[in-house]
Amino acid sequence: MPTTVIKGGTVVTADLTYKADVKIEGGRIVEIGPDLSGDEVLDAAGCYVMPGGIDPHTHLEMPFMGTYSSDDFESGTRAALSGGTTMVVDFALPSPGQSLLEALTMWDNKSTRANCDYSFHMAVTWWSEQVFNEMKTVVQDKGINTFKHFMAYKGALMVDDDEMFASFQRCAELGALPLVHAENGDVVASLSAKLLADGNNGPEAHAYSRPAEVEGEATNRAIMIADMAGCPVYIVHTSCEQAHEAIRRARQKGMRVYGEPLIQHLTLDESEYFDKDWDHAARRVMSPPFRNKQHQDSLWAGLASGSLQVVATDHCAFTTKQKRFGVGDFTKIPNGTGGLEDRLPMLWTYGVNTGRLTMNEFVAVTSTNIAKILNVYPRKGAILVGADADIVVWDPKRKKTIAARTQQSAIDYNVFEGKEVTGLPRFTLTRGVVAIEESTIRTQEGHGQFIRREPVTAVSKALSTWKELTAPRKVERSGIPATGV
Ligand code: DUC
Ligand code: ZN
Ligand code: ZN
Ligand code: ZN
Repeated sequence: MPTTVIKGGTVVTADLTYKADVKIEGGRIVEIGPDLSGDEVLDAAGCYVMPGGIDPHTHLEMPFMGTYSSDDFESGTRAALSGGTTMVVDFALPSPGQSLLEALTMWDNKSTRANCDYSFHMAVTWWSEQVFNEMKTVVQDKGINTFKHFMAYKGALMVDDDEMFASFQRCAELGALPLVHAENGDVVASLSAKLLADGNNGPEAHAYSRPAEVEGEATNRAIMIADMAGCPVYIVHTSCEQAHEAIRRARQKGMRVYGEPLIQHLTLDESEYFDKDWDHAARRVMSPPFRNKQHQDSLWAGLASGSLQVVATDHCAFTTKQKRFGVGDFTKIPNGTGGLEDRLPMLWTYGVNTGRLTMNEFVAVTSTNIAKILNVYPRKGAILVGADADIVVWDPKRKKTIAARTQQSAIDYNVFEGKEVTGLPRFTLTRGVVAIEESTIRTQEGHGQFIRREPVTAVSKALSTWKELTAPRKVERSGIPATGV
């Protein structure tokens, strides 16, 4: 089989930095060491050789708020590779009442166009005996070990606490990890109605309808419910100190609780919604909304200290035309922003180049940590012999100004428009195949494969004393007062 050697670079992993060549054969890393030779040589002089990024939070071609998100598995994974991300995990989303397996077939069909490897999380948007039964098939036959729960989007995707508790207990039995969109949907609905009634219908009202408290409350509630169910829990798009605090506290107690800030929340703030034109603000409407600088500092500190583990995007791209569905009513603006292509360059520029993160921490939060959490490590997220050759050869000196005009994403704007980034891929390889060489795109539609993720058993147990009550002790008593007396 032909071999490829990445030559003259510095390997950077989550825990090591060292000079070495990396040899690839049959899509896998076969040798790491000095002076290697191969049929094809990729010049990595002056570059860092890192595990490709894994984005565990994307919504490609997702039916949502009366439309479909505009990047599909082709444009979305092309954008990913262009920015050094080599695997995405998308959400299969059954509509309430729909079979999980039927939704999965829909996602299987869409994903055949992927340019890089991918996996799915399964969303639990309703509860029934059918869902309970199908969860087992999803884990054991379909190779999916994560279930997403929405505590917001009342009347649409939201599940109530009893449903979430039942699903978390099922996750515990199956060795699956529950994921949570943590916002108090009842409070959001109430605040939204009041804002609209008072005539606040612009995109800035979206931010007022989802204050940090609704996220902090829901995060804390999800963690407590996970503790009672005896399972770990992963909080998606952690955007504020209140949510981070709940995660920190739980981890300090010994619970396996994970938090995932987005690159958007780390680098863009709430000023994007104010004193800007309608389109500018609406293009940045997502849930949770952008926050202030204090919240941003909290998220950066969490990444540095390890209380937050993963940087994702929640890539859910809508065109300006789609955003305009919400003119006159902010609750109809499709929620979502893009970021797949920009996550790594933005995090490098605002994290590594500023000294907030080390290069090794950068690899941890963009790739290795999530590979471990999702149980695909070391096949993904590693530069090790035997690992898939999903690699980014990172040129720390390459610069660009982010612009919609040059992006791979299918939409007509970019929320990071005008930001200057220093640090970009020289090459991105997906299972050994060069998909990106600087600004030349050589992606292959359909090259991406579904990556199975096996269950993780006994990863957590309840810490709360409440757990003892799940097997209630029968109490024999005398002297019970007669009723109605
Ligand atoms: N938030 C968004 O902004 N878009 C997709 C779903 C979500 O939770
Ligand atoms: Zn309810
Ligand atoms: Zn969400
Ligand atoms: Zn999402």
